[in-house]
Amino acid sequence: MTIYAMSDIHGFIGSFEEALAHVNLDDGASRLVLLGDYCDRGPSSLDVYHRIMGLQEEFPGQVIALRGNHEEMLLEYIGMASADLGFTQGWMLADTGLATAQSFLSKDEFAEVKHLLSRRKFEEAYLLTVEYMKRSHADVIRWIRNLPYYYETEFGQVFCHAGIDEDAGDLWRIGTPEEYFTSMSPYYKGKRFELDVIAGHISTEFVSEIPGYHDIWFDGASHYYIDGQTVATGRIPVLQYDESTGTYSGPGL
Ligand SMILES: [Mn+2]
Repeated sequence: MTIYAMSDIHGFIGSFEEALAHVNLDDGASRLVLLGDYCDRGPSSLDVYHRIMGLQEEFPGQVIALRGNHEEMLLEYIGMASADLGFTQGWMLADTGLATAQSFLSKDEFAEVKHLLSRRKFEEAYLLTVEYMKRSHADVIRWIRNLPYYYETEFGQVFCHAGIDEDAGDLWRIGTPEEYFTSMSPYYKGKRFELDVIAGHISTEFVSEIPGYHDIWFDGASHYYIDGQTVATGRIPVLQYDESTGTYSGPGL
């Protein structure tokens, strides 16, 4: 039995498909853990969400999807009933080039939004985008809203988007604030913890401090960082944990 993990797909459906070619769930027991940030930056956020939802139907119980800070942001801007100028500009900054909005909207709907933006009607553009997203993709939004913050295995591992509060010891499950799970910086890098912590969010180039490094990075203690920065490389590294040997493998390990 193998546990596969990948993170930070960020709307790149082609890179996701290439990574999935390394994943085999046919034994009915192996698992795929996805660590969040499925949207923003790349052009195909909606396709990525649909692909993951499809995998969960195809392999019931074997595909675990966690939430990242970009899911939190998406839910936040979808949940707003009204918005001021600062908020809508923040929304446009988070969704670079409005790639995610574009992936969720039809061609005509997006043209309408762009027209409003060109006339600097930011709030109207935002509200219309949210209305279209809710109208056509309520199933996806509901699915995102139910994504868990972490996934713990019987093998002494916790998977999450960014990290957990390790100072809380075995109380980390209740002691970790939600925004730590999705957004914390790699504060515990190099420190030992009772569990292996597998996270994305921070590129391995940044966390390893090795210029140009985009593989999986193990800190020599308890942490596996797996965000290979898809936006820069077009590649999503796949971490594999082999239950029979208790070992991890993947690019860079
Ligand atoms: Mn992130």
